[in-house]
Amino acid sequence: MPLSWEQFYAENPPPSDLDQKRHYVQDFCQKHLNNGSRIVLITSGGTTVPLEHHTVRFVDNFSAGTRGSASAEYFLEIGYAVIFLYRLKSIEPYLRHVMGSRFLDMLEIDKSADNTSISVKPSEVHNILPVLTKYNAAKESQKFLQVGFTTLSDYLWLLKTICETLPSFGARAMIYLAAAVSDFYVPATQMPTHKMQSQDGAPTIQLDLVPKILQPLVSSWVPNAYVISFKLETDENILIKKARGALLKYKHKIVLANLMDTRRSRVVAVTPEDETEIILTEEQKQKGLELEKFIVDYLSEEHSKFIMESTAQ
Ligand code: PAZ
Repeated sequence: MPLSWEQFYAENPPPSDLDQKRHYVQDFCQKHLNNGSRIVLITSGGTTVPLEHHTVRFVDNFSAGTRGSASAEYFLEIGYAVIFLYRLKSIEPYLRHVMGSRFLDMLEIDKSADNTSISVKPSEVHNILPVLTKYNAAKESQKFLQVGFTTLSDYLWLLKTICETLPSFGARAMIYLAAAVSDFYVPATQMPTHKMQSQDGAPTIQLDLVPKILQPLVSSWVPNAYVISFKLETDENILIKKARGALLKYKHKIVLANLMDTRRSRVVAVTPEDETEIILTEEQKQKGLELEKFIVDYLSEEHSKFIMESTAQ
């Protein structure tokens, strides 16, 4: 039997900086509450499940945070205030375009200034300029807040804390759950304190089920928000059935169903009424377009309808 969500929070302590992060989020929300702005909480990247309290080893998953970080840029572009709850060291908005050693390849040292000056290579300006322009616009608008997590338990604490600051936005709040959250974990009470020793033999690791957090999120924490979850599968035959099952159980608005292998080019938006395929063609990809742009366009339109319906009631 999995723990109830209340028991999970009672047994797994919050991150030590939870209060500080709560204050950042409250200040951010306060700023955007009265200016009529829509707000989206985006979750991004994978959670880790520690195997020891002083963690040397942990269970992780594949998610790089591409979906979440690209989506954040597109939501900012159309005026949403964005809270980006992301796995530390996963892909971040804007930075994702200049990551890794490629960044150093974009720079050159100005030898005529006696090696005291660095600039962007003229041949790279057209790559960096649009990114920097959008990044500066997001910064100036003060509409972008990043909140980092690493472990499953930190993620769940932060998710709850952020959701609890959003109800005053009513229907203007969207929750966009793109993170790949572990379904299994080692309860804090069953974890060794220190690094497991090989001299003690092969460990037997018992993973428990993580309670389904979508249930309190939809029904109690943000009951008036526009909640979208993702469903990832590797077997096409069960994808839509599982997405429908989630909608039926949690009664949120949309499940975006995707398969691991085709997740960059296809998602199916499953609602109680129908299914809409959102596709990125090879041609669009060659032009530098991304699937997330189409996902965000689709969702913002649906969100507009939802806000209108909610205010008409
Ligand atoms: O982070 P990424 O871009 O590599 O992958 C995105 C994704 C597959 C994690 C996301 O689209 C998704 O399906 N998230 C929910 C996963 C799940 O718990 O079913």
